[in-house]
Amino acid sequence: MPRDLAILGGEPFFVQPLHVGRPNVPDERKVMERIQQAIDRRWLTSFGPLVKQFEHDLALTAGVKHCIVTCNASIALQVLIRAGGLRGEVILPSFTFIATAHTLLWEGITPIFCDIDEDTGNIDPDHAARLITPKTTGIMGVHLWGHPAPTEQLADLAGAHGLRLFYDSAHAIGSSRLGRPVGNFGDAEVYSFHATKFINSFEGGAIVTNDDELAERVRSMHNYGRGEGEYVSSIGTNAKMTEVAAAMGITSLENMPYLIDVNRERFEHYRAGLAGVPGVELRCPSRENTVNHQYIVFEVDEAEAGLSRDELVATLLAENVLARTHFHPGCHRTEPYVHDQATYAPLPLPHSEALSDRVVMLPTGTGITLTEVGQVCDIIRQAVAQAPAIRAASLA
Ligand code: T4K
Repeated sequence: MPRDLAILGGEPFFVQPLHVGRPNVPDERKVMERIQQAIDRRWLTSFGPLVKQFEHDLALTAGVKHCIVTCNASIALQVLIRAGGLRGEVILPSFTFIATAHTLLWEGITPIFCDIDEDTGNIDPDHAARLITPKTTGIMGVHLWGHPAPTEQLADLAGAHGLRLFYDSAHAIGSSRLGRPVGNFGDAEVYSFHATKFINSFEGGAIVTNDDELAERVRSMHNYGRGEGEYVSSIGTNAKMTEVAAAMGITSLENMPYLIDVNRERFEHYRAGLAGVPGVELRCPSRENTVNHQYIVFEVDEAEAGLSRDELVATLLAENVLARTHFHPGCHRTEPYVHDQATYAPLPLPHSEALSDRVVMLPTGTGITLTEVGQVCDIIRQAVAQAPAIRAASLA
């Protein structure tokens, strides 16, 4: 006899909530040791040895010449946008976290929202080509959910029009495309190490690039326009990372191969557990890409499942599975863009809107056991089997 689903009056299956984004904490002893060393040497921020080591380790991981770490990825994007000379209009996918758009607008640039390829969730280069105007200065690609964007077509497009090509790679450290690691594409890329990212430094970000001049400008601007010295050469801000954050970041990065294995194992478990559930399809990497699997995303086909994405999410929430719908509804349907002629007028974006209405993100990483993954899949299976009752309950 199956238990009653919580949405139909039963008790929630999980007593403690299962979060999307529960932090992976690496070897705590090592983190604390490194923090203690920073305290002992009284060097807490501003180009300390841990920050330098984290930059070195990240550059090595990405296979690039330069890495500048920052206090978060949003400020890293802002510094890069300014240092890279972007202005006017910049093309980006709408189907991304709001920070990709906000950082452009914050820097006085009009974000021009582009549609996506629904199969990959990533920017559609053909649509991007149609959005180029005399005001366009760059493209901000996004490796959505850690799945690398079509970097070859975007490089061709940017090259043909003399545009800057940057990537918001907040989700994608450890992923690669055609054997080339993310961090290595375009003119520069930006990682995020927010606590919810599978490699974290509490808060943090990094700009990685092979461009010597750009790296120098970024390094200068992220420390009040002074680089590591006293001489002020440009406008700047304070985007520096602390030694405490770097201690966590270094230790987290050392753990990356293990964490990718953990993520992959959970992905495979979800794949097996959701196989054959009508109207439910787990999103998988495309052939060109190797991914870090830090996000588990599935799609709901309402006609086949008999219940909508939102009804299924409500069912999961009632069971204490705190599923998310990243990135619904898409930046272009979000304030302030939705009410701005400059960013909304040439829309809608049918593929972005369709996909954003279908996706659900599930917990993964070290915050969930394989047994729990199986139990989450059972809840989804049961929900689809009892779709008419759930629909009736949500209409009541
Ligand atoms: N570009 C893209 C494509 C991005 O996805 C992001 C950020 C950025 C740029 C900007 O990067 P940062 O400036 O943040 O470095 C989160 C994160 O704040 C954000 O980093 C992330 N993307 C975005 C997708 O999600 P929230 O508001 O959902 O996160 P938050 O902090 O409420 O946490 C979500 C859940 O995780 C909580 O309900 C519980 C759990 N959690 C969270 C934290 C912080 C924990 O269990 N422990 C924790 O310490 O935005």
